Amino acid sequence: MDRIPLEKKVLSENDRIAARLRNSFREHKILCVNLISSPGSGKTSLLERTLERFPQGTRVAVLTGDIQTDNDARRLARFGFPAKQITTGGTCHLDALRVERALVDWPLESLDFLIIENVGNLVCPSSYDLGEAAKIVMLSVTEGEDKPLKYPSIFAKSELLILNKIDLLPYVPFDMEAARRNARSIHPDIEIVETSCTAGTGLDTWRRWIGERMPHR
Ligand SMILES: Nc1nc2c(ncn2[C@@H]2O[C@H](COP(=O)(O)OP(=O)(O)OP(=O)(O)O)[C@@H](O)[C@H]2O)c(=O)[nH]1
Ligand SMILES: [Mg+2]
Repeated sequence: MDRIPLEKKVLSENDRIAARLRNSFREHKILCVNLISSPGSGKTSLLERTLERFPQGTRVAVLTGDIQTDNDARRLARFGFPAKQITTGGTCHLDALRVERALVDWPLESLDFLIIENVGNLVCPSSYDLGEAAKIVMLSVTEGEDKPLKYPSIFAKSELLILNKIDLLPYVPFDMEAARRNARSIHPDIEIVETSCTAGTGLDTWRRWIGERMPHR
């Protein structure tokens, strides 16, 4: 009984900070996206493949959340763009305050595009607005086509579904049509891109999706 009001309070405080972040992104004409998936679906791999194609001088930065280690930030920093790890020390999602604090020493005037890789988790991150323009959910073919039905909130709130690891389709019993149908039964308008970060498949479509949303100066 006591847990419900406390959770509401935490979420409404988060919404207040997220609104402040959203205003700030809007003011600085920054596209911010929040990438969410289960652990190991391929979020960092997708970002590696994304950053490697951006010309130096692209005004992009990455925040990446994990419970422990700065492995992902180190992987992403190799491409020469600002990349910072947010280590939550046990919390299974990022929240707006953590994002706001991580941005304190980054001049927003110097950015067009901010990518947030959330903590690997298909449940908790869906409740926390980070001020992003869009949530993006990733599902890899090793996870099962029923996931949109079992974890509907994140599929309902995401604009784009990335179906990753399609290079493994010959080896795993994953029904792509059922996955698409399940996702659209939760969110009829969700856009869907099929990718393989190892083979490079579908990455042009993903890059086009970003390109269409990036502010043009
Ligand atoms: N076969 C295959 N493997 C992939 C693909 N994308 C990522 N992987 C592998 O999947 C594993 C996990 O990838 P990551 O990019 O670290 O996944 P993540 O979602 O960032 O993981 P967390 O940050 O721990 O939640 C790595 O071994 C990747 O090489 C893909 O398209 N195909
Ligand atoms: Mg990662």
